[in-house]
Amino acid sequence: MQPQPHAPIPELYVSNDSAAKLRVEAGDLPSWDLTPRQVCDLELLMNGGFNPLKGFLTEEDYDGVVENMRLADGSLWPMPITLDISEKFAGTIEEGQDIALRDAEGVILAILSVTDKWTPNKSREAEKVFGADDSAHPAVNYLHNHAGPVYLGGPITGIQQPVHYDYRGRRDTPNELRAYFRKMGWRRIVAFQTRNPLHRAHQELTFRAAKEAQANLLIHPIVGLTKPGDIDHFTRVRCYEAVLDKYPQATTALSLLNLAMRMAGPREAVWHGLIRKNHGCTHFIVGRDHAGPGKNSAGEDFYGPYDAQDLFQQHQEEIGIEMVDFKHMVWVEDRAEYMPVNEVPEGASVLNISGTELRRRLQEGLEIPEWFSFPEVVEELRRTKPARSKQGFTVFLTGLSGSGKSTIANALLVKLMEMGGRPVTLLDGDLVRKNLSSELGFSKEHRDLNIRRIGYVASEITKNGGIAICAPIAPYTATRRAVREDIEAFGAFVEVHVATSLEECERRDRKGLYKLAREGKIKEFTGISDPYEAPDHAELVVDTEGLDVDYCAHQILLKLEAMGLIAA
Ligand code: PPS
Repeated sequence: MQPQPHAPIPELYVSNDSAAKLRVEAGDLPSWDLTPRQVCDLELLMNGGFNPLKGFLTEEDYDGVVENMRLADGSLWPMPITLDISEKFAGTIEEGQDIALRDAEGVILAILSVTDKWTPNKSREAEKVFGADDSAHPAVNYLHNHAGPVYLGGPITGIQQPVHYDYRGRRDTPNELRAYFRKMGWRRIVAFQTRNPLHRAHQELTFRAAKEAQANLLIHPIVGLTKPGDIDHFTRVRCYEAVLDKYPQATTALSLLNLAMRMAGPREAVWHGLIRKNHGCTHFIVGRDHAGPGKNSAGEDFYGPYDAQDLFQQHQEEIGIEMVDFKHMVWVEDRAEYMPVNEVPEGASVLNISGTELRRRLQEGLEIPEWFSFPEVVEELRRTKPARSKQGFTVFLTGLSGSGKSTIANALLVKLMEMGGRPVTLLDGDLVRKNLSSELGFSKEHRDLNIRRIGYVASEITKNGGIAICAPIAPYTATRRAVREDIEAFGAFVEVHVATSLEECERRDRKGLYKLAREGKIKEFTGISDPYEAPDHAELVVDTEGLDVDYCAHQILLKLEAMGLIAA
């Protein structure tokens, strides 16, 4: 007998009756509050999206996955799906114990039966899985600066799906999609993975890919976590819905995938293929630089442009899904149509707008032609990303105590208020310490907490169209970077290094603190008995030695103008 196409795959949920009982019992267990990334992973573990995984990886599975993309039983699995926890929580947990896994609101989603607890070698994980131990890679940065130091592994008992309030009708579990394909009689389905809005070239290439594979098309965008700085999924889904109308009726479906991407290029492509196979797809489009993380800290690409396609092809049979080449489409002006770049007649004039150019046009409120994108998509993007001169932004001054940050920040505040147009808030170091962080000291942990709080407030101000001026010491690169990521989700982050030298700050010693620090009467004093990591890539460096405050504030205004943040 022929196997039934799209037969259901195993899930890790218990029945409704058992779930109710388990939920009560789990109330007494030690519990772990899942991070946003862990919630995404758990959802796909429980609903079979990560089949054959039955829980968070054990140490043996983890070692195999890191080393050669294989679980201990030999199955192909390229991505470590691990439950990272804090040292403190790890100290309270023994192997053999059950723990409750809760979402951000405290709802118990699952029980983890802990079989393994270990401290991973993160540098090895970074090298093997992401290709380099370089924090310019978003997942390596996450690994070292966000993920906890200890991993727990073991099987999961699923109690309930994470709750989503947005786009409920567009979210499907693997089995829901399989059932849909069965109902519609779709046997061949080509999946398109995306974390960006679809423009006309994407619509053309996906339509062609489906036609060539004689398959139906599943647009399967990521709405979990993507690359920091990407367009938010709310906007993107409105864009996808607009594009869905452009395909012939009943050939194409749109479904949202709550995956937390790692941007791991080749390994990620294999992982995406396995996930799509679990969702009932038979074909998968893989393009140039699939799930690429951008440049490394030496300014080079992390992966070769076709590494993802090569690795996918090597494992295609085992993944159980056929790779479809992503054709690079260009607009052929003379023929007023899109064509794959390799089929363009010689001498024909072709047009293309790169991602960078599109962002520039959006930022500056310039024209985006209809051959490039659908008017509905452009309108959505403009609603979310108005021209830069109308968006909120943050100016983040960092430098030693007494370097002149507060004085410059105050001058800048007044100048921006004089210009008008947007509300301006000053989050000065001393002011924040008084109103937001009065209980904190100057240990690394407390300084980080202080800066993250400032970043949080500034990101809210930026999101709501205002200007935030921050002026803390902020001595740690990784923390400044985390704040940058929080803010760049909503608007520009302009880092200004007030680079007045330690000698000059100490000579001025306006508050008399350097003297006390030298005498050992103030501990952990930045520059004297505590580190200051100067920024390498600040948008602007100002030095107050020999320059007056007014001039420094003016330099910042000029920078803001050059970045298009204030209208000339
Ligand atoms: S941090 O590292 O960003 O959290 O520091 P910040 O919130 O900007 O606070 C710095 C101000 O606190 C005073 N102060 C100290 N600074 C550095 N190290 C130690 N140990 C310390 N103790 C007190 C100091 O006046 C700083 O103010 P500014 O305006 O920078 O001179």
